[in-house]
Amino acid sequence: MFKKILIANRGEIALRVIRTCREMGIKTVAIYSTADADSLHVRFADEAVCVGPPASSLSYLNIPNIMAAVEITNADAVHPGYGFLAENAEFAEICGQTGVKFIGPEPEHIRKMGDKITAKETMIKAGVPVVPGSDGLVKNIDDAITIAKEVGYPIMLKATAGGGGKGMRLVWTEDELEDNLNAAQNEARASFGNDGMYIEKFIEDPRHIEVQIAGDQYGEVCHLSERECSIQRRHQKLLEEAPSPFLTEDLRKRMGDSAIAAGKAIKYEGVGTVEFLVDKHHNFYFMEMNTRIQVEHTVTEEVIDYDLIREQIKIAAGEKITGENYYPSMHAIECRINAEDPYNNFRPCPGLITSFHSAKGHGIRVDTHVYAGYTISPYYDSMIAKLICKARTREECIAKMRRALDEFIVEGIVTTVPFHRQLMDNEDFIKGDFTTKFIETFDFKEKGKG
Ligand code: MV4
Repeated sequence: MFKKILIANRGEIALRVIRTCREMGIKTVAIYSTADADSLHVRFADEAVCVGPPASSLSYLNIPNIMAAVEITNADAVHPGYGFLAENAEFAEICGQTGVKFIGPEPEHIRKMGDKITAKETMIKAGVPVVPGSDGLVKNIDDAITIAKEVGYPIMLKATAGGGGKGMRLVWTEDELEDNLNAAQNEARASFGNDGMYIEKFIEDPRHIEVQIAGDQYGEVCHLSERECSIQRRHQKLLEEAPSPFLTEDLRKRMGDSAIAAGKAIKYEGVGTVEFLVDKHHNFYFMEMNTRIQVEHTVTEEVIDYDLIREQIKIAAGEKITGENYYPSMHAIECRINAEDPYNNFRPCPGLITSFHSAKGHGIRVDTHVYAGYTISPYYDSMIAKLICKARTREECIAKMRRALDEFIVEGIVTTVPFHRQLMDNEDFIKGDFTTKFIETFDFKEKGKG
């Protein structure tokens, strides 16, 4: 087992990793920017190294400085958390070359799943259902016209280097195709330095449902059930839950089998997520694979009663998994509490938290790095806490979340708490009747109802 892990991240996920390391008897090293000197992850780690100024590009993304911190502290492994360097194949490679274990998959897995056409081709070979579309890259506009005609409008143009919605365009008719192809290519070139595009049939009003998997160094892969992630705004998830209220036992089994096939096809090592689009006819299609621990891993942890960070560390240290799949016996919901104004287009609201009282009591978990007196920096993402409720049924879980949101007090800054409270009274949400379009049509004017 590792003796000392450097956590190449900040905020709640850095704390989350430190906690598990403590329980496992592993020493921890925090890294921090000058803006984070007062952060809890710095205080709770055994050692801390400043890696640069506030801008992420100069600190949390500064590979030479982070590798220097690894060297001076003699850490034998690096946990990347999510975001920042978590899906950076070069960073994983440099760790490997330096003899420090990157807690995550091999660089080859990150690269393969990071290139969306390669990922899709890999899934086709593994027998995982994918959205009908072009066979690889679109060569030029004439090629695009031919393929789009075959696939049938509406179609989506997607960047092979993309993901999370960047470089993506919905096209309804042939006359709109050329302009959209040019615009998407320009956006992809500017964002990723790669303008390769592919075409897919547009799946109308889908749900976003993802399956958590784990694979060990010996080729064994299991799944740890699914998460419903359809409540999103501009590709930022706002709420996640497990299990998905939409899945039947049969569909759950088939999606689980597909996720395992996906993992086995690439001999995936570590914990990962296979994202699917699910249409109203219960057809499911591979969308993307995330090769990191995700923000919403907590809902899975709650429903299957399992520490996924511990699992990640054990797999990286070479331990075997049993290969048994997990099926939840509980329901869990996570509300992301962000320093944003939900009634003002989710405008970020950084600043000083003057008062902070988190919800408490039976079935409640709060993962956060903030406290009264903490200042939310404008440099990093605006998530300040994850409020997770667990109960035996979805109905009880929603009731518990209502109660928890009522007693969650944050003063000094504006947060998304009132939005979540309003959501808990929404009829369609309560029925489990929603798709990825839900937030677009959500009536924010009903404010103050709760
Ligand atoms: C799609 C789609 C419909 N049809 N692909 C959005 C992010 C990126 N990962 C893929 N996305 C989508 N791909 C086809 N062929 C609709 C979306 C999409 C979406 C997917 C999941 C969650 C929220 C979404 C919001 C808008 C569009």
